Amino acid sequence: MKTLVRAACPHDCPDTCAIRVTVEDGRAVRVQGDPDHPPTHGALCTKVSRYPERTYHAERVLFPLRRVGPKGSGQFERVGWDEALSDIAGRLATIAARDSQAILPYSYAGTMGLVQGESMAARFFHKLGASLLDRTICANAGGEALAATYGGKVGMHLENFAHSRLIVIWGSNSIASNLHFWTFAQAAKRAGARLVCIDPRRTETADKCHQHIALLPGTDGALALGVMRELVVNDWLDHDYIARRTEGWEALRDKAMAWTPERTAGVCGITADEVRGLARDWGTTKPAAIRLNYGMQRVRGGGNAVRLIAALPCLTGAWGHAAGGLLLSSSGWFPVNKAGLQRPDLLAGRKPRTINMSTIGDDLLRDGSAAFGPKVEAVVVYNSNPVAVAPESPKVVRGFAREDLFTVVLEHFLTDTADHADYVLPATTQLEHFDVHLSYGHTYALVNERAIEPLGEALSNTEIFRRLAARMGYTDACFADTDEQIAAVAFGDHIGLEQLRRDGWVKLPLPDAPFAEGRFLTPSGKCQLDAPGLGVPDYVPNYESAASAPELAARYPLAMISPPARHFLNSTFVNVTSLRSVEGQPLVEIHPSDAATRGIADGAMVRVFNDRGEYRCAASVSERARPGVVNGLGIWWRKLGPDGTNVNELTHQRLTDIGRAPSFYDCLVEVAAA
Ligand SMILES: Nc1nc2c(c(=O)[nH]1)N[C@H]1C(S)=C(S)[C@@H](COP(=O)(O)OP(=O)(O)OC[C@H]3O[C@@H](n4cnc5c(=O)[nH]c(N)nc54)[C@H](O)[C@@H]3O)O[C@H]1N2
Ligand SMILES: Nc1nc2c(c(=O)[nH]1)N[C@H]1C(S)=C(S)[C@@H](COP(=O)(O)OP(=O)(O)OC[C@H]3O[C@@H](n4cnc5c(=O)[nH]c(N)nc54)[C@H](O)[C@@H]3O)O[C@H]1N2
Ligand SMILES: [Mo]
Repeated sequence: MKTLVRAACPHDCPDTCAIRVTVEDGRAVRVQGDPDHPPTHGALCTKVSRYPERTYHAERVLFPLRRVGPKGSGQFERVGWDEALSDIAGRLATIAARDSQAILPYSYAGTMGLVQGESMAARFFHKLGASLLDRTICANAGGEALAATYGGKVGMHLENFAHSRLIVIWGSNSIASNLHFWTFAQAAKRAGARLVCIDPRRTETADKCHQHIALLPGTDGALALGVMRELVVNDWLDHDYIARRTEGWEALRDKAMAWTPERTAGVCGITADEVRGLARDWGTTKPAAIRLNYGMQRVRGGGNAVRLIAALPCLTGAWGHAAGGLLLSSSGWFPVNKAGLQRPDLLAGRKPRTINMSTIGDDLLRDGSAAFGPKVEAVVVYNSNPVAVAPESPKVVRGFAREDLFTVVLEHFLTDTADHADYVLPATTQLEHFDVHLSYGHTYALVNERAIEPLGEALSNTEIFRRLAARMGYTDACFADTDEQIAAVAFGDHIGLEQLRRDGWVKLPLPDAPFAEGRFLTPSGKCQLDAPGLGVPDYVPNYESAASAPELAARYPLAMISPPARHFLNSTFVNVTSLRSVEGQPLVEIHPSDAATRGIADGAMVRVFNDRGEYRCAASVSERARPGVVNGLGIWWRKLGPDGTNVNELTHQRLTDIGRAPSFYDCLVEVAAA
């Protein structure tokens, strides 16, 4: 028997595609992009087209596993669910009896589903009184900066980019990480629009734009200030929009006037003409739009840079047109009932401490203290692979290797993190469970129907936490909610679950040009160029750069960024053989001039190192890297790298100016032949 099931891509990507799954005799044989869903328009990326290969992968974890070898060795024995859950509940209860804050949930967006993400899991940890997790690892600098400026994580409609005359793709490799945006950008390009890409790396996206501005990492704020000054000097400002729809421009203008094209160019490592040209394009083209993405905010000044760039469409009145403005995230448009999903009321007055997921390396190694609270004694990981993805992995690995740490990992595979677990619990994939989704790159809510029965003894995240709650003796009614009941809470009455299940997706009812008349989501309805509590944004130099840390730069003269490889999604899909073989091997791109001075040949094994660690990989001598910057494409599984490490061996745990986020791309290294 053959059926077609409506699904949604669960991955942490702005595109959130609508999928049709072909199921034959209970087996998912094919996934296709839904041709009727406008953002997806029938196309899936190479990665997700391989979803069945990932789901039926021979290495799927299909039974509960208990550790038998040393931590990190990945040696396990199969146990029954009953035994695993009783033991886990017992261990957690014992720790909680001393101090429940010694237990830490660790999760991110392995699935972006509102049900399989933070619903039953959050309820469980709230009831338990576990430490809270500050989920900062990806988008917090830009997200909080955008909210400070526009009042929320909101922006243009994806589809309207097709009608822009100028698109600035700023800190984003759209073809690799936001493919369905690229389709709309291409439509605009065919209709005569100009495309400009601002990125230290010459990406496949940069190749296809009319202009590529290869600035130094972390200098975007300076570039935005330089553009602002040109807008003022040439009077390319929309004075009426500024006066009626923004607040704080005078103070910001005073800051910007110090940024001549020459000074800007010096800081950014580009030419003064590039600064002038960008300002002219931005100031004189209508409608003009910016696709900002999270790549440019993974540096110390990432938050300030986003605030500065978010000001640009206000200064020129670009928001007046539906095809003008800016999109960083659209997630704030969705009416999500977070409290209903996560039930913080179950804390019942307790106020557990919060641990930042981006400093998990340091925090797992900390002893208990008055300031920190109790030592972390147990971690429950789901929807994340911190040993591979968190910054400064030498410390993260040491933390997860602690023999006195009790670790439970809910996973599909034996990832680097699962290898460190005391228990690995088999989780279902998107084909095996029910969910509903928002998107951070478009404005449609989607449903994901279950396509197949769970493989082996896999259970959904919700079901695992439901059962754990029962073992802990939690009798609150919310722990009996089915996935459908949770899904019905997710959007409340705003988007009915019935309609969502009938149609597969629902487009949010939003104005086409949301800020044409102001109506920002701020208290005043105006764009806050000067934001309460933050003041006027300014350029904040990197922690690690030649200008800000000359002594460090003398030893480690190359700036390293580590953006995603096209065929992986963070560390997901690295173990899918067909995709890994396209990526080949872990590599670092280095400019021919930097390679020549170091005697490095294309394809040679190199050591990439700094005071934090050393990572071996192959050198790709290529003009994809600009002089002075190397690109360590991520995020490989450590155990699949030549020396059992990955690029996060070198990154640090210092946080961004706004949003307490990691500064992965603010990192000095040296490269030498191995
Ligand atoms: N194929 C694929 N798609 C993905 C992901 C993936 O791993 N693989 N990850 C998903 C996730 S979790 C996210 S958050 C999004 C991220 O979405 P994007 O933010 O669009 O992600 P990237 O492709 O990493 O884009 C980052 C780009 O920024 C550039 N960059 C680095 N530093 C700077 C800087 O200082 N200034 C500027 N202007 N540019 C800089 C990098 O070279 C890179 O090309 O993508 C999602 N989509
Ligand atoms: N150096 C460097 N480091 C980075 C980045 C970078 O650009 N450079 N990017 C950062 C960014 S943007 C992000 S978002 C983070 C991402 O970090 P993570 O959120 O940890 O993302 P993944 O590495 O994809 O790991 C997700 C895991 O969740 C599992 N999973 C998927 N679905 C389910 C499910 O339904 N149930 C359970 N239990 N598990 C599931 C997958 O198998 C996978 O192992 O990494 C960050 N780390
Ligand atoms: Mo991310």
